[in-house]
Amino acid sequence: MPIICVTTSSAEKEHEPKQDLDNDQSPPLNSNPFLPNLQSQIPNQFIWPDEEKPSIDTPELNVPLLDLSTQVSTPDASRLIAEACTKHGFFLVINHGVSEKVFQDYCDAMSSLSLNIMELLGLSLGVNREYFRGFFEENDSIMRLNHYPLCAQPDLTLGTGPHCDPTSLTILHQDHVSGLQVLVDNQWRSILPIPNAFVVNIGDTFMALSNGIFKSCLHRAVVNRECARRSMAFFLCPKKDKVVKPPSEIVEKTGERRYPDFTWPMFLEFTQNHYRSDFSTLDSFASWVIANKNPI
Ligand SMILES: O=C(O)CCC(=O)C(=O)O
Repeated sequence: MPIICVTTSSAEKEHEPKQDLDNDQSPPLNSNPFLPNLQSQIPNQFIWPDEEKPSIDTPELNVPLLDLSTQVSTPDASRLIAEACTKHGFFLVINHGVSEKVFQDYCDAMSSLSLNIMELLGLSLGVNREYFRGFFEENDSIMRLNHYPLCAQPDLTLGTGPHCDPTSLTILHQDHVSGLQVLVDNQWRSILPIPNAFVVNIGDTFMALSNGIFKSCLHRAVVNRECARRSMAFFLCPKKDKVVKPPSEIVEKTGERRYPDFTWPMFLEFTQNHYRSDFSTLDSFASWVIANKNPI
């Protein structure tokens, strides 16, 4: 399983306002040695437009917590997953069997955990539990480490701008500092860190595999004045030759196909070269594939 590892600090991500480094007239770094390396004013190019600035009191989003040691194939687990994924695509898992510290072990453990979660998602969609496990058994996945430094003006900027993950499934480890927010019913809601729990969310490619039943939602990371924050994201992606299309059971249930057949490299190329990821990336991609006469 080849894994691309990308590390970013919050100043380097693709979801951010465009930077004009040549015209940067931002104040110098704070020179007080007793204070962390904190600028009193953030540089202009990090300030988001008013309509996208973070709000101060973001209510918590209640997401189901699944215990993988006891709940893997219970009807209760299927119901909780179906409810969460039909609404916003986010849930938490504990007792997930991932304890390795070494990076490659961690990636292998993540890949294996993601296949277990695929079984759950399959069952929640009324599909044979092996179906999605088989589809992702071999995968081309991506690992990203995020570092969000302290910020003197967290109300003006974002650590990671709003985006939907174009990948299939994301498993996020966040440290004890909160920052992750999800847009649900047009309101930003926080997912607070719970020790030993991973945050799992559906990406656009799995939304397409579920024929739109399971949702890939807009999310972002905010920063704060008190504590730097780190998170580690594992993005499960199909192997490059796999054709992304929903299984027939799902199509029979949902009526017609919502998205054309595609492969992960086609979608990746679209998000990297043609389109800034947002809430309608998958729909725009589908139109692009159709306009290009299904180049698969
Ligand atoms: O750090 C977080 O909480 C979110 C990270 C994220 O959305 C990403 O890496 O794409």
